[in-house]
Amino acid sequence: MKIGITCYPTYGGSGVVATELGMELAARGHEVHFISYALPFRLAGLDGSPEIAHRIRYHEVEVLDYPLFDHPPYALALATKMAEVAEHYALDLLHVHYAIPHSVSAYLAQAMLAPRRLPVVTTLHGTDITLVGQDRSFLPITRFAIEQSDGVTAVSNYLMEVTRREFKISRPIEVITNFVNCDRYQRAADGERRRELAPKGELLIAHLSNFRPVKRIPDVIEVFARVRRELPARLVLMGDGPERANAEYLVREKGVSDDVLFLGKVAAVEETLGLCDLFLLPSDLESFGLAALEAMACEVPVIASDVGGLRELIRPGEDGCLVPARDVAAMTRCALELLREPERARQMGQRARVSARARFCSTLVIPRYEAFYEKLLGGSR
Ligand code: GMT
Repeated sequence: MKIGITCYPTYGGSGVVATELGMELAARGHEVHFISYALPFRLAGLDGSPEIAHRIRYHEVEVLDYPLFDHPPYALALATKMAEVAEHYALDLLHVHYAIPHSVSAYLAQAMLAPRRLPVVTTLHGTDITLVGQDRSFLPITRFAIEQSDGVTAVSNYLMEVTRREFKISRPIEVITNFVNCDRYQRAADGERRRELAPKGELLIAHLSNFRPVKRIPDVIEVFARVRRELPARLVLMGDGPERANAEYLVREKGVSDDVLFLGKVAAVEETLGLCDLFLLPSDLESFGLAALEAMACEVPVIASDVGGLRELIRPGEDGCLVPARDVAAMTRCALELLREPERARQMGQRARVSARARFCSTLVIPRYEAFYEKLLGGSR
């Protein structure tokens, strides 16, 4: 198939899922065209895989910057580029990740190309529904674009149900969960890199996100500071975003800055995740929690908030802890219990990988996307 993919190229779960999906599809022989305003950051790592890279193309959307525009019309430029690429490369379908504004642009591109048929798939990721979509100014158009898409998927049952309830949508929404490449995401052998991160043999606690307020970075730091009083440990922070400056201030204020590593926007997160002892995800909301899945695949037990789709991913007591959001005391208790019992934590991590492998490996999930596409195309190719 020839598949167009649009996503946010920035550091965030939906962009990661879209990029990994594109790379997996290309590895399975499909031709993939990314259409966005910048190169999705995980595509940068493709240099080392020329056999996949030659089936992937990137088309940049340029937005005219004219003094009249306070807000350059990206959605329109994107629609034009989508139609252009679809026509020129004879795309079979367009798959957009994150509803706003991508599904609206796709709808316009589809209308521009008529009577040629260009099926559109929209994948809902989370904040496009739970936060952004509920702004009254966005809700009607998001709802419209979801209704108009030829196929709609959501990354968890939780998100599917919220979308139906809050947006009063009755059309089918297929749940196709986030996935992880179980070959790439594995436990890493302790060695030079672990010694760099933990030179005195400290325990390693990790967090990975786009540092937005919903991720509760201050709770990550507070839990770490409390653990640090009891045990030699270091905190590895991967990612960047609006809460970064505040996080740097907080670690100084709490006197733990020597033991907190801000790694910034890491592309190959598995190389670091696979060395860590514990992963923290204390978000106020997660529709799925891709970062938690990536940690689980690396045999890292996860402590997360008992919210949204995280309940579909983590089995408390088996492969991690689920605690009420913002309950820093409960998170610290769980962290200390696990870090003081390394054998128990190790077994939990191993069970986490078994669960990730059984339910969320790309080898299981990508064929579901392919089947979804095939069903939509329904012999029209
Ligand atoms: O987590 C973020 O803030 C980024 C956001 C995105 O769309 O880029 O992530 C959402 O999509 C991810 C991939 O499907 C999910 O794993 C995250 O749980 C979801 N984030 C939230 O619901 C807050």
